[in-house]
Amino acid sequence: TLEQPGKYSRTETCCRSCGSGALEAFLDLGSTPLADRLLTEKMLTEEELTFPLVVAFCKDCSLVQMLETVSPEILFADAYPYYSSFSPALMEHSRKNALARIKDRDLGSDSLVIELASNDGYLLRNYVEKGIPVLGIDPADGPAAAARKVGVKTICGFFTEEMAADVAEAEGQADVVHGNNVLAHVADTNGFVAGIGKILKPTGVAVIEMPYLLPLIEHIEFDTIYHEHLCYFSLTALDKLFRRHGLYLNRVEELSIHGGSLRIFVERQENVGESVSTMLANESAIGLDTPEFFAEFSERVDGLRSKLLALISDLKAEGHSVAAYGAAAKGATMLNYCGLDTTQIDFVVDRNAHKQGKYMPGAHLPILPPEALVEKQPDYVLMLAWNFADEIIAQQQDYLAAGGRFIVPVPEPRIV
Ligand code: JHZ
Repeated sequence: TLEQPGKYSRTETCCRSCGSGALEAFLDLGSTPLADRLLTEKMLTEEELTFPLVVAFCKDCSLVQMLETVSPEILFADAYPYYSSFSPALMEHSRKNALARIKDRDLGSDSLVIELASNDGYLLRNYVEKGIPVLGIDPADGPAAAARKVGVKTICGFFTEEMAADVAEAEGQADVVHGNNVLAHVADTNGFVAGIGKILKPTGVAVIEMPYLLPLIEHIEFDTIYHEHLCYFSLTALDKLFRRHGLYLNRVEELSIHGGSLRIFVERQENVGESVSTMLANESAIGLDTPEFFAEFSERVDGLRSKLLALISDLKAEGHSVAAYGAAAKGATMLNYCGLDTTQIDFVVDRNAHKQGKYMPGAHLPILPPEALVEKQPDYVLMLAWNFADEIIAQQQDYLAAGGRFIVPVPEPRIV
């Protein structure tokens, strides 16, 4: 068998943040292939590597985390297919973020903005347009090359504490450090945060986004759990993590992106604002920092799966055809945990040209361009990229007008 967890991954026994051994597992989604490891036609006949998807709560610092750590080289460096610039909503979200920072911090041609996991330059290009010096750092060579093409200076490599020291020396410290949807992906959580401290000017700010644990649990967004996501953050857990490195969460915003995210503003001086103290108090009031909060989550995830499978099997029994939208990483978790494959779902469509022509891991659905929806007119389309449902539905008016319908699986399977 190709399943050699010892070789490509390790199982953690201590908390990724505080090092405590008080980890309590509360969700087991089984062993699945890697969510972004799309298959070529040739790979379809080869056995796929699978790794356990088990999530635990740390009773000491309350960080929710994946127990298995898959080697980052396998996860991110080789043919990583995620390109941020395929979502207009994300582009707009990022542009507004950059413009707000330029104003807040009065940035100009003598400032420096660094982004960790700068992907294809989707965010930094907004600073470049305004003549503000930038540096992107990203380990995936395809997206990094795309970033350079749009004028974003990019180092292709993993950001570590060591790299932070080199960057600070060679480029100077930054006025603004961005890190969107990256902290949860990093195996050395403490090293990464310490590195942020090193590249930040004493008066600088790190503006960091990550999916928020509370909507994940409340809206059963279990499909955002996959091996790339090692941590699922509450503000409480983040606060403890950053304080350990002399960094302070002074402000927080809640964002709707990716099913509900946090944007934290981290500085080297402590100046905790009301947004942070209010959210910390709320998390404590609802018990997000206790294991009891997660006790029934596994059952609720099971319940969602049963409802979705019943809905799809009823539709199939009535003779309807079903396709899917979004070759997203979260789509892989949804399909594989539910055991959905080409026997129920004919194909999946996605705008990302790097994904088209390939196949979803595990489920093996072929990935086609979105035009296939109108060409083939499946009766129902399972919305795997439900976080962009509004945007996608707005683009698919022709499919809908011809009688097509979407199934949105989260927080409860329903036909829209
Ligand atoms: P999307 C990604 O997860 C990757 P994924 C990553 N692991 C992460 O942390 C989270 O984001 C936050 C397509 N699409 O972005 C593009 C269309 O086809 O929700 C994507 O393949 N048409 C770094 O992969 C997919 O859907 C459209 O109009 O779960 C969406 O995937 C739009 C808007 C998207 O994330």
